[in-house]
Amino acid sequence: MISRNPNLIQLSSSYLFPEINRRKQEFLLTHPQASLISLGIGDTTEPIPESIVEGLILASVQLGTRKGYTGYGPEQGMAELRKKIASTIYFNSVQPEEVFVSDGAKCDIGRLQMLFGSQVSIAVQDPAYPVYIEGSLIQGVKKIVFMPCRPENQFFPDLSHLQHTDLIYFCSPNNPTGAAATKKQLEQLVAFAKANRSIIIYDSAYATYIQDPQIPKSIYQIEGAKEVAIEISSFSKMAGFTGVRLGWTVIPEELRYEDGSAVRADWNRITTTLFNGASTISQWGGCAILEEKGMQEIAQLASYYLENAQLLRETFQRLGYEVYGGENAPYLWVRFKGQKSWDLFQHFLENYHIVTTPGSGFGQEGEGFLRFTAFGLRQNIHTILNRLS
Ligand code: PL4
Repeated sequence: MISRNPNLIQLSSSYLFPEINRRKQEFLLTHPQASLISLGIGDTTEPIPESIVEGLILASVQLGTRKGYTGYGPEQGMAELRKKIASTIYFNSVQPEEVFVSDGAKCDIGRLQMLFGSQVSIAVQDPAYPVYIEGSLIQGVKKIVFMPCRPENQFFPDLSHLQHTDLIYFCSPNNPTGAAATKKQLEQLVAFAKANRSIIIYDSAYATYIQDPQIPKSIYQIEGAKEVAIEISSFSKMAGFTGVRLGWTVIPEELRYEDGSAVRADWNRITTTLFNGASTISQWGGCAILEEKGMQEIAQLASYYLENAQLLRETFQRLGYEVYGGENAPYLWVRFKGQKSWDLFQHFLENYHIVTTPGSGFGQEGEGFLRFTAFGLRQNIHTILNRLS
């Protein structure tokens, strides 16, 4: 008999989000009449805007014609889309060849770890999206350093006490805290990575939610970042593409290993070997997002969800809770001092019929917090406000 992959033994028996679903189903078994509203898993609820749907339809129709049919596309993504991402998202500060289109940020977070192997050490924000740590554990990574991000340090790690690691995972706007790092903070992070010869894996999946013009939407807005950072991003929360699946990763040509060779070349090798490209239909949808009309539509989407966040924020504040986030991110991070996150989760489920995400699911520093997503129908948000008040 084959023995179990020892790396998998490091994982807890269930991933956070299926566990939330399990508890929700368990509750519904005993309370079938309960009208549950979910502010748990961060999943979009508004329909995909019109011009973007048109892009998806057109791509599908083309596939049904002799002239328009295409089979496999380039593994790195369609040239049109790579070009549009480079110009519309990065204002040509990155080259199309440095952009690799993916089937979503989560998938690339997993695949990227193949670049560095199991011997690397990593630093992660605590709390953090669980995939950074669990994906690393699956890969066999042994050394993980936690960077506490609390209200007391404005959710930015104390770099002066941070030990050296090969990789630094950093997410801004942050899931789950909703904190968006300032330019000054990101300059410190880039300087730290340079001084320590570390690589930053920067997750900007929620960048479209940044409203404050002073806050960078990309790590490449920081001088010198191309020498030390990979950026992972996504169309999921930008355009309601959580089910369509489309994202991208930027690996700048300047990013080098210790021996001077290009990380980009290895990523190209891994991508062409293990990935067959994102669906062409979703890629044409991505092109439609990055048109002028599409960009206007997605800005409206972000405003809608941020108005939800504002309504929830005001209610929690009125009720006397400490609330963070929700201004440049679709998440609210609410502190319930002295209480356990999973107890709070049960409390909200049983008493208010609201599904949340327990802060401790994102790390030790999340204990005593609940995360509320701002994704949801406005009428459901109003129902929640009534239930809470
Ligand atoms: C539930 C910081 C959500 N089953 O859709 P993707 O793959 O392009 O993006 C995933 C992603 C990447 N980076 C960050 C994220 O927060 C997410 C999505 N996170 C959440 O509620 O925390 C959805 C989670 C999904 C999952 O596990 O990813």
